[in-house]
Amino acid sequence: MTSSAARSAGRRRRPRALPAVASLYGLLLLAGCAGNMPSALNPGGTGAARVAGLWWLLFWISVAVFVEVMALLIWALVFRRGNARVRHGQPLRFVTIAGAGLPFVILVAVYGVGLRDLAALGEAPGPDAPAVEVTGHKWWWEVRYPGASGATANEIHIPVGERVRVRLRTDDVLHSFWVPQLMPKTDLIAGETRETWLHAERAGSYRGQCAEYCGNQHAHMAFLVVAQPRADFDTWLARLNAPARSPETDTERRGQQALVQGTCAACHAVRGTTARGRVGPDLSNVGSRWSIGAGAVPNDAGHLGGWIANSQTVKPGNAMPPQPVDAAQLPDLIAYLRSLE
Ligand code: HEC
Ligand SMILES: [Cu+2]
Repeated sequence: MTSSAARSAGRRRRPRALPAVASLYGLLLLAGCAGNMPSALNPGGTGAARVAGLWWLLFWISVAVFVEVMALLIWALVFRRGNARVRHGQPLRFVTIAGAGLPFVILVAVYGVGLRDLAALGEAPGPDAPAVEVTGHKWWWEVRYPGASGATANEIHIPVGERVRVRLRTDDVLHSFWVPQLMPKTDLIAGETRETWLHAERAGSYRGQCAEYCGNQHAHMAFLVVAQPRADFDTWLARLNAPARSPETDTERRGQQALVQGTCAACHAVRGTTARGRVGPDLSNVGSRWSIGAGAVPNDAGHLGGWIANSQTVKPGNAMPPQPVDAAQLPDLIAYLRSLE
């Protein structure tokens, strides 16, 4: 192919590629607007709102700079093409102001806004604020409330409209606590207790995720923050102090026995029974959990059975070894655990 043929072929391709690329970008932008996206640009509370504000500020500054540079480029290409005359003095002043002075002013201003937001994000809620203690494990989140004897996992309930203090610890490696719609990341560092806070403006569920690679099931270390009206939150918290629901049917009773007398009790707790293990998640309310295995699979009877039979096929590498469960016991265990709301 001659070079001119190649050029014309390229010219012919361009009009077809352009709309495709443009619509791809359009789709990406639209994806960001989709209703329940756990995006930092879709804030649900004051913490994430600050981050989103800063993001949009930087975005619009970038747009303005881009447009200005492109306009200058076009102006130079179209109007000054072949203009060999160079006037001294004037261009130098323009380059100093537009090329050095303006960026300096913009960067210092953005730095100032960033510092202001950083200070606001670091401001802890008052001593009377509700608190929650979250511990990162490979690969799930243990959730406790001061004053409540029980625990839950991978689900943090908070009262809507209130700032909630979150104390963060890790049981093993580095993890990072991130609820994009509520608060930027806080790293969990071994041997240290870190603090952050959560605030949700409207009731609802906000997805959180471990944001620091912590091993092969890092992606399945998700959690939900459930923001609910104060009264509902109090009811929910009271449940963490009450014994788990008692079995009502024969199969549930057999399931409870299998759990309490089996290997499960060594690692799991069910309030009001002799199962007091603390290696794995507290199972007292496992029936009402949004997922099994921190986002690994949905919480339904089929997935629960698969998990108990051999969780290593569901979430390879997780800290629950295959259990010696009788095929006959499996339906009982499923029935009992599903009843624990
Ligand atoms: C050696 C400790 C150990 C034993 C024994 C054990 N588990 Fe687990 N289990 C865990 C750990 C750790 C997890 C969390 C795994 C993860 O999500 O990464 C877990 C998770 C679970 C979950 C999912 C909980 C949730 O909220 O995601 C269920 C259900 C469960 N185990 C049931 C059982 C049953 C039933 C038995 C007994 C047949 C049992 N486990 C025995 C350690 C154990
Ligand atoms: Cu991680």
